Amino acid sequence: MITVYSDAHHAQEGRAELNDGQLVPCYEKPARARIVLDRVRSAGLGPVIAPDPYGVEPILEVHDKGYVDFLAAAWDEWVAEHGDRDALPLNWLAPNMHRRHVPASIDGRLGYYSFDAGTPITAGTWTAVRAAADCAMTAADRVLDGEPAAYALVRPPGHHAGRAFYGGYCFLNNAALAAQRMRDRGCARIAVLDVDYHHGNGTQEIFWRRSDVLFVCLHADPRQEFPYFSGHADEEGEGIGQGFTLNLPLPWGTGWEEYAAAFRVAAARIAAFAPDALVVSLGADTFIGDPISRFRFQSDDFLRLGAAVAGLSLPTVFVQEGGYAVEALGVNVVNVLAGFESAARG
Ligand code: 6XA
Ligand code: ZN
Repeated sequence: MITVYSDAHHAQEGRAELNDGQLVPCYEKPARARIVLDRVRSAGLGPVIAPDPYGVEPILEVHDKGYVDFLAAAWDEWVAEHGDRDALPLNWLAPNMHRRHVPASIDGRLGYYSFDAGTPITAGTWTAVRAAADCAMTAADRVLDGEPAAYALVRPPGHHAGRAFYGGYCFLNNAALAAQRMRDRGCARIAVLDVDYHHGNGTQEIFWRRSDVLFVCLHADPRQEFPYFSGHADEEGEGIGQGFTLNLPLPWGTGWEEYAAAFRVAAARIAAFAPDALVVSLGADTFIGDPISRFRFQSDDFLRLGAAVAGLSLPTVFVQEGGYAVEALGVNVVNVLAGFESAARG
């Protein structure tokens, strides 16, 4: 399987995030991608290629222009105001506060466009997120050009990023960009399957009112887990998108057996949709050793997950999302990809 990768992810290196009442070193850090890349190479998964440059146009099909302009300029505006330290928001709108005016101040706009205090904007954020978007779209193109599958090894991740919001370490929605790219190249229907531990609230929001992109998500129950306000079983899409979002929330402590039962429900929905291709939001934070998550996957279970995805028999674009047990991350992620390949070969 081809891996699409750019070193530009190093540009995103936040210093601190707010977690459990403390400022702690960012879990989402460059070592994550480095260890996965090492494992891709040592396992002989296949060629590692650089992304093609797509420019900002395709990003604007998925994200709001005002939001994209904000992301591009946020660091310089922040530094002019506060100096060279991570940009973090301080306050947000409550539901009945007005959204009519986009704040002029950078601090106001950080709050306006974000939903958490764990996602620092740094000097290199815009560089890194553009490269990640390019990797995701390149992987999509390679699959449409005939590769059975491709893997976008990216960070920062994307599935929490909505049309006009960032949070959960995510700024641009790489999986949504891959899905939209395949629509633009003529695929009628795309399924996005999100197997990260956390609910992909950004992907859900982007495709909420659409019937051409099915969003299916297995994740920790938002009654217990971040992002808390999205991912309940009764969220099914709206308008013509009604029925094209499927959430399968699972309790803390979920291991492979229980997960596999939910996966069968997800697979049946995807098969009924009969998509032209599949995008997998691939998080490995379902691992038992993950420092911020509470599922119980063992490393071998990721092989089983890969085989289960191969059972869908679809051209598949894997896009990296979360996973913070850095030492095990390479093995766990590549297990999914290798499990997929060996099952696909039969
Ligand atoms: C809140 C937890 C952020 C979760 C990021 C993630 N500090 N999403 O892995 O998939
Ligand atoms: Zn996650």
